[in-house]
Amino acid sequence: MSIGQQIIAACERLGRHSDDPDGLTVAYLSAAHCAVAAELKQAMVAAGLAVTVDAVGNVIGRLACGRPDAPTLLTGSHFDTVRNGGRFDGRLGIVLPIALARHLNESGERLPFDLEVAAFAEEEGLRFASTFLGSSPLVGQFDANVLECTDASGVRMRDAMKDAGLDPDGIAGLRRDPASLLGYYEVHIEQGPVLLHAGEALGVVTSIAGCVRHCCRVIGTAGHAGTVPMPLRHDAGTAAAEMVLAMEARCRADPSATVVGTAGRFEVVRGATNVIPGEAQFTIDLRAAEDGPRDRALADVLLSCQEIARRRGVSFASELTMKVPATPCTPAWVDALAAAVAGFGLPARRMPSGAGHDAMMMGRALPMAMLFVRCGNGGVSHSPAETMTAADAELAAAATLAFWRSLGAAAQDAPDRARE
Ligand code: HGY
Ligand code: MN
Ligand code: MN
Repeated sequence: MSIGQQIIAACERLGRHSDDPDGLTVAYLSAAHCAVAAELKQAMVAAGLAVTVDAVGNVIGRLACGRPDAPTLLTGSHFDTVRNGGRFDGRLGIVLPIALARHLNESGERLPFDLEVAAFAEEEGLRFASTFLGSSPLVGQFDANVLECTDASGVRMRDAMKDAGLDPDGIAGLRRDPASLLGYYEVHIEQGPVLLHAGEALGVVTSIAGCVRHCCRVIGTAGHAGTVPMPLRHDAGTAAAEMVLAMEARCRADPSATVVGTAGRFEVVRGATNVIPGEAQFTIDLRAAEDGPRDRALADVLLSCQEIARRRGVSFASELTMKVPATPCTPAWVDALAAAVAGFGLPARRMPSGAGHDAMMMGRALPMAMLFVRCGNGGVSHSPAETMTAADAELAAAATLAFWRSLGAAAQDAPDRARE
């Protein structure tokens, strides 16, 4: 089996574990999540990696190069998913370096740095509103307040971690000394149509769009669907709907033409067909290539929501649940990765990422680069229709190994840096 076929097969195998009988859903610390973690641990051991599971549930495999004081290159991605997600989102960035580590061990090749493959336990924010629970501790960005967050069943994150045998109080100690690290590298399916439409297998990411998320709550007056005349209503559902449409209109009209807005969750609380909604909740996810246009759009959207609430006689409140700045990839690493891709006669297209990734968290403290792999089926992702090919996985693995080898020269200097 080629390395590309191994990678696809590994993602398909991991995709068997799901919280839902129909569709791929793996929420942080669910039974399916624990099964995937166990399978990743096995795969890392089989590839010759020394494996540890850390306080937040990351599964980390280490391949030492045998040189004392050698720096470490961190690579990886997340293994949790969105609801009804795709088999390659996150997982590709874990199983590809595992396959390469196996190849390095079998061939006897040693890179001039230690390699750590990080299977991050959580990035999507599906179970608890917070995100990047796996990568944020490694760069000292974990906010301990999120341990008090509760999921839809009222289970506190702290308790869910303890029930899973993890150590919430040990998370603060996961922070890595940047001086010991060469940097962070992530391979990810593009999750969009650009490479597919260009007929190209690989893309080199230049920057990752920043993201801000709010949970919004509209309180109106519940009532009988048949007896309250329209002019006397304070319908929380229609008010929320108007707010979401106002968000959409503001994003469409943004002069930068790069702001995107999504209300991914929208629900009437305790709704019933014959009851005027008394409460509605929805989420806002706004992104842009740069933070300025995004933040201006958010301010306008929240003002519009307040104005709509006043006019309709309902109340509006929102809570910030995520704010991550747009993160540029490290220019020297982007150049080196592009050269590695071009070495295979490929165009090495440089492109921004509209999706968020662990790399944007790791890039806040470390040199960082990302490789995109073509996404089939029109580029659809966060969907069971997400797909990619073994041939493209093969090219991504080859370009990754070439990039790692090219980092060798930098690593030769790094031991001096590590001792500084
Ligand atoms: O939302 C995102 O962009 C990522 O999939 N978590
Ligand atoms: Mn995702
Ligand atoms: Mn992802």
